[in-house]
Amino acid sequence: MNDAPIEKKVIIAGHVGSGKTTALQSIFGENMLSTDAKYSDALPSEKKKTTTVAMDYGVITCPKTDYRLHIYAIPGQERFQFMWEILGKNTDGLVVLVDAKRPNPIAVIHLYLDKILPYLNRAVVVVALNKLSLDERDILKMPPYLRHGDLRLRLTTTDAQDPDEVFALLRMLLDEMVLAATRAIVKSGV
Ligand SMILES: Nc1nc2c(ncn2[C@@H]2O[C@H](COP(=O)(O)OP(=O)(O)OP(=O)(O)O)[C@@H](O)[C@H]2O)c(=O)[nH]1
Ligand SMILES: [Mg+2]
Repeated sequence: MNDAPIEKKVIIAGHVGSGKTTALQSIFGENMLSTDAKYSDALPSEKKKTTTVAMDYGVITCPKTDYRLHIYAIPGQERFQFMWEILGKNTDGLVVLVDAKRPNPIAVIHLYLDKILPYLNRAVVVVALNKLSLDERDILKMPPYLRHGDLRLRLTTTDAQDPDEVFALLRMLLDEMVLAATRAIVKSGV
């Protein structure tokens, strides 16, 4: 293993309340930068009283690898779209968190991807359905990949409230990033 880690930029995206800030809180606790503010509009739910207005940020070194991930969660609210543009630049990996309890979550995913992908044109993507119980996840017959236009995106489930699940999700993203890099090397014939 090299001494200097390989730095990668990761964005966590998704609608308001999909669990982006929750995911970062699960793995970083107090050791994260957060810009949550009280809602100025009607609350989306009794439980959720705050919303991200700029970004959440934390950094993690992946054990037994050369990688260090700089993780940014962007705001779900479209009025803060300018932050998507600022933070989306030079992103290596994208996790899209989806509230699986929304009606027709697969349609929700496609609509959201159409909105967000133009800001992250070369990122490797993992889409993760959040907020399902273990029983619901057991019976869910989900393919490992999702077709979105010409793209084939890794699809999985997660629990943003469980640090181990969030670590596993990031590990899946990292594996997909390594796979994509390997594919690019093989294609270029180097
Ligand atoms: N039941 C359940 N609730 C969850 C889960 N993950 C997050 N939540 C709840 O859903 C809400 C998500 O809130 P946030 O994490 O602030 O959502 P966000 O995606 O950061 O939203 P914005 O910053 O407003 O875009 C909170 O009330 C969490 O407690 C989950 O896996 N299961
Ligand atoms: Mg948030």
